[in-house]
Amino acid sequence: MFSKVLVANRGEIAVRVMRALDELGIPSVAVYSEADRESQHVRRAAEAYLLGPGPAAESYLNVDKLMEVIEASGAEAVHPGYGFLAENAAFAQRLEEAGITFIGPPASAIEAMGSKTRARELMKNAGVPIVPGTTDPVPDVEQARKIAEDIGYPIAVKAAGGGGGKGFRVALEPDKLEEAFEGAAREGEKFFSDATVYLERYLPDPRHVEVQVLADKHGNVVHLGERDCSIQRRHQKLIEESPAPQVDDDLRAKIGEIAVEAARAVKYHSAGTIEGLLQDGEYFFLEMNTRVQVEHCVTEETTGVDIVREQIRIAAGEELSFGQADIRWHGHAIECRINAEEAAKNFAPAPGTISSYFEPAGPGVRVDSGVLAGSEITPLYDPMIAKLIVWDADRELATKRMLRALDEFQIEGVRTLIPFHKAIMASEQWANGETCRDLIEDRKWLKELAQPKPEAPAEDEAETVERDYLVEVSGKRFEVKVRGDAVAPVANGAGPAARPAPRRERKSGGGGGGGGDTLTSPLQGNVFKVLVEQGAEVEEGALICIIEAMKMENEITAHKAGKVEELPISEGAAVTAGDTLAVIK
Ligand code: MV4
Repeated sequence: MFSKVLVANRGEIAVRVMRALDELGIPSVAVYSEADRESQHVRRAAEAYLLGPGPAAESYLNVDKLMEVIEASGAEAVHPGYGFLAENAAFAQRLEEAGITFIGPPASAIEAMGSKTRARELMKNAGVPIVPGTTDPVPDVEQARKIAEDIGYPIAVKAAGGGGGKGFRVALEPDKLEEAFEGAAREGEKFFSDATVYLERYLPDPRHVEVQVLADKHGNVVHLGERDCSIQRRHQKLIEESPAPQVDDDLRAKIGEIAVEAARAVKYHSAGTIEGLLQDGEYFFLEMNTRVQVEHCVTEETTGVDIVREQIRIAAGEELSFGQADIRWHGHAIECRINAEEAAKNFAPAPGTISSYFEPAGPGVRVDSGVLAGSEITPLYDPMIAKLIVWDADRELATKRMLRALDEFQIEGVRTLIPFHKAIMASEQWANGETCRDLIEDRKWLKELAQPKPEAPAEDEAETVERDYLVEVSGKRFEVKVRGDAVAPVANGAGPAARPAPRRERKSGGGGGGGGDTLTSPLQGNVFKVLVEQGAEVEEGALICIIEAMKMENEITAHKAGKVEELPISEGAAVTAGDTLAVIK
């Protein structure tokens, strides 16, 4: 087993991996950006190294710096979590060349599955059912027209470098094909530097069903059953559950075998997920995620298998300690992603400082999070601050338990998706096992979920004579205790004793406006689209512009009804948090 493992990630998944390492008796090494000095993942690691400034490109994605830190720390292996470098074949390759173990699949499998056309070709040849369509890239619209006639409309046009819905367009009829083709190609070029697209038959009302697999380096492959992740908004999953409402034991065995075949076809090892669409009892391969996923927890709850621990054991060369016949499924698990977002305002990011924080507990409740009271939610990273997972004997009981746990979950200072999840869990659609797509798109329904403006954190009160300080020596983090006379309070003490940061004026989040008539940007990014003109009359909640940040499109909506008097933005322009986007009077 490894003597030391570096976790190349942040937030809840870094904490999750460190928990597994702790149980295995392996010291963990954290890495962090300047924005994450006070973060939970840094505090709980045995040692921690600074990577660089807040933006991910200068810290969590900085491979040269990471390689330096890996060497300095003496770590023998790296766990990448999800996101950042988790599906970067070049990084996996570089680790291998440096003699460091990547806790994940072989670089060749990441690469094979990274190209969606290549993945489709491989899967087809392995006898895995794929959504009907092309396995070769489609060079131009003319070719696309011919192929589309054969497949039949509606047609899905997808970017080959894509995945998770990026570069995904639908053409309902031949007239719309050109627009869909160019849109998918443009997005593919923008996000993956690859304008290659392919075509699929568009399935009208599928379920997103994915299968968890585990494969070791000795040729053993098992599946841990499926998860239903159909509740998504703009291809971002919001709620996941296992088992899937539409999957019975026979279908589970069938799609499980499909997933095992898919993993074998790319000589996979580690944990992985086969994503697919389920339509009228028929299962089609979509893509493979070659990482541990956000929603792996619901599978852990129903099978009792610690997926992250297995990943680490597999990477160390150990054999799976169980076979397919040993896997038993119990009860029902549901996961709600607790994002710092405001559902009532088009799911706009809602950054800020958590002023008070209380997690639910009790039977069947699990919270995976990376925050505490005092944590700052920065617009630099993923808005997911915690995952709430519940388990109970069946779906109905698990739903009641989720509602109870959501009620217990108290987060103040930032707006979150808790009210949204409560409303979904209480809905008839959820009870019926529907995808709730209409609810998520329903502006009126969402508007009912508006939350009051968060209160600013309380002022610092009593002075202390003992204080924890954080020092960095040559980029390595140490915590020191300083005793002495009380001095003027520091902005942020290190260590678990740190109190919330003193009151600070916060830029309002989520396109919520800067107060009065001014609509300010809640985040830093580039103006992708402007959807109104100066002088236009707008309703409250109307789409004003789309700001692209960290490859995500953020819809900014009017904070009030009125006339757009000023509109000092243009497409392509850079904006920072607090910039005026529009003045509405
Ligand atoms: C599809 C589809 C229909 N037909 N592909 C791709 C990424 C993932 N986020 C969902 N994706 C879809 N791919 C074809 N050929 C519909 C979706 C889809 C979806 C599927 C199931 C449940 C919810 C969904 C929400 C959006 C898109």
